Amino acid sequence: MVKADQVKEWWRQAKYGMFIHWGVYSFLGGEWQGKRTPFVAEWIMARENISREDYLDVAKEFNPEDFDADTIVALAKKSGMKYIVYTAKHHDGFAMYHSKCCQDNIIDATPFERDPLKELSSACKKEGIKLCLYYSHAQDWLHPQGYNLVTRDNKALDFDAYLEEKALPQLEELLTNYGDIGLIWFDSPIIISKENSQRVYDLVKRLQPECMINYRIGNECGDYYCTGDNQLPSTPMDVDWEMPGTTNDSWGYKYYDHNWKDPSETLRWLVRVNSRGGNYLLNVGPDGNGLIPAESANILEEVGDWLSRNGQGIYASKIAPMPTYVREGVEMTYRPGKLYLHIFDQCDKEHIPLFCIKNKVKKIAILSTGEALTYEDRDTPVSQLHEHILVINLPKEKREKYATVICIEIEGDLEFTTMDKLS
Ligand code: H79
Repeated sequence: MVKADQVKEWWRQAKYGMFIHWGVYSFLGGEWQGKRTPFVAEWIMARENISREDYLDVAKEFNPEDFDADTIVALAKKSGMKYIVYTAKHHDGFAMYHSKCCQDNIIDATPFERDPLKELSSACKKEGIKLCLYYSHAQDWLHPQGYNLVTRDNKALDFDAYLEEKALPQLEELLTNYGDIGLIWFDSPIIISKENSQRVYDLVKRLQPECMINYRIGNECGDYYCTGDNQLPSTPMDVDWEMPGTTNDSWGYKYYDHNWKDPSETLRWLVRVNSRGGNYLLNVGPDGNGLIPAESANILEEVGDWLSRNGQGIYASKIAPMPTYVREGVEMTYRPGKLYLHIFDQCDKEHIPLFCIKNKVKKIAILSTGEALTYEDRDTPVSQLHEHILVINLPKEKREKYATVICIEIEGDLEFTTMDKLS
């Protein structure tokens, strides 16, 4: 069981965060010795069996001078994202901050002379964005005793040695030198024991009791749940959960991956995650110079523009606790006194029916403009199945780009016909 009492209100309200995958692998861009790797780009060291020496040689060329924390944090803010999760160390084992306990880090092993995490930390503080960290606590391909899902016999390793020499001391650095950390996003626990998951958990809480811990710490030791990468649950889940997602098909930068989700699809992922009760952690993969690809920046900005008008239906929203039928392309979110219908292009109807709701309706309007919509409120039974139907009129010309949000203001606490009455 996760520890829901550890989950913070800021995170429950945030609903949308920025994931940043960035490392030495970004410099390779998904290609090693002229060969394009078939796996996601951040797995290139394991997949292409790059030796420690060769990988550290690549690091010697990694000099991301265009990295600008202010620009990245400004993009997150403008895009309506409330927290940033930065890869302090991915499975490759290379620290993307100045680690004093292991030389394999961006200050000591590259020509770059700045600590990007220091810069991100102050930029986040300035802009009011929560800084959070990704830390791969079980896999480590540069440390001889870290797990490697592709090339090592994990059972034969002295995992405790890795934990004590590297992971625990690095976590201590991360939680001591960079101010308040909103959460630590562990990943890929593989065969880590419950005892070791707990050791990691306890260290984090001892150093920063307010710091949350995600599910992938392993052995049910975390504070909140996580779905698989890009995996949407089929039904709402009334627990704290998050879905990490990509803007194309890789987390780390791949120069030849142009399979971008467009803004409409990205927004649909966000709303579907939110309407099922989750937070969407959407990834960007800066390149070897430290720049976020323009394509993904554009996607984020378009979604952010929509959110600036429609955020009320997203932030702090909850699962609509009402059984109803919706058409393809319609999602629902809820906050006390208000139901939000998110109408995407997949639904091209001009009359949107809403079944089951029993409350008196105060007003139905388009959220972004406040413009009232007409509706029929049929409170006499029209069939044995439906005691009460609202039919909302949404003329084509009133539709908004990407998705139109209809806000239904109701009187009193939400009341609805139960499912058993429907069947
Ligand atoms: O950081 C991103 C991924 O690198 C990481 N999680 C997100 C957030 C991740 N770690 N493990 N996994 C995802 C699952 C691994 C699946 C595997 Fe494979 C199947 C490893 C080897 C085969 C996927 C496909 C990764 C490489 C090929």
